[in-house]
Amino acid sequence: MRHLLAAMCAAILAGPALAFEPTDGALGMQPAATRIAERIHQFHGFVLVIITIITIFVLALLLWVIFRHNKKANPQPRKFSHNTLVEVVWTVVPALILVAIASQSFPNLYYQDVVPNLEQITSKSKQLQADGKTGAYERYTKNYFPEAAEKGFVNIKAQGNQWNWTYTYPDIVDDAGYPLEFVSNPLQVGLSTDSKEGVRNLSVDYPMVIPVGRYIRYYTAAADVIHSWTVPAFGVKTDAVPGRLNEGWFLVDQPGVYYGQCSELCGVNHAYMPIEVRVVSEEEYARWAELMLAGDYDAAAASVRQVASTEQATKFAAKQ
Ligand SMILES: [Cu+2]
Repeated sequence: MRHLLAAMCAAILAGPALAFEPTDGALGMQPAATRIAERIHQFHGFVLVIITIITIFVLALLLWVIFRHNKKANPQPRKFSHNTLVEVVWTVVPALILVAIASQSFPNLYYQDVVPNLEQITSKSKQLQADGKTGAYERYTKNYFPEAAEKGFVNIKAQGNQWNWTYTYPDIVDDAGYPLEFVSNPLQVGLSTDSKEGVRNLSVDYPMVIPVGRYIRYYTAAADVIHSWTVPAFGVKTDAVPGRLNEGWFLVDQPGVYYGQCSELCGVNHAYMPIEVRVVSEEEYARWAELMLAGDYDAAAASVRQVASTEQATKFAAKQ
């Protein structure tokens, strides 16, 4: 028991571990690595307050009924029914609570769901700067990234297979015009013969690699059954459905290694099709792409094995 307490104290005192993977003894969600995840966390905090107040209020009402209106305390109950004021209040107040939640939730949903129009971001941010609206510009650049918008999208398709992921980079093409495409296999599949390398059940042989601070537009599809491409630190989860192309976007602010797992029950090895994303500098990304195109997958993977500190607080996580 004492050891358990000590371990719990250590975990709490250590503060939020900045690993973008599940960690022992951690509480709460993985640190946000994108503005999408950060907004989800803020919304989570907001709803948690409302839920807590409602729960305490309902508990208090229950206790009041139990102790003040039981047969012993209140032997002669009054026989009235209906109370206009109370009925109006218990209709209007919950409606207002729902409106308050929607006012936070709908903008978040829209922000994540709609792939941003980069030209609009560039022109709007320039307009704000030209008009000298510094405050509005700062507010705008919290959610939209003009510098990244000028560089355009990096496009990646993630195809779910039973049981691994195929990544396609339509922007990276060889001399014959074929895009870079490779399969990302798990290192472990739940067998005693598994490799002991990497993070258990999360590491892959050839990770997805993206440049830092760039708008990523990703597409998901599936070869066989429904899978779901998910990275908790990005706040991203998109179903990969056979015969459909879904899309989404995100922008990661700091280099690092981020892990996720297929999040749609897809068969016997569902637990063994992890997602590993390595976010690297533009130069490292270009080098990796060159090696991948040359067919030297192992050298390419080795070139991104060292990713600039994941120990550092990201811009997003640091704000929490
Ligand atoms: Cu799957």
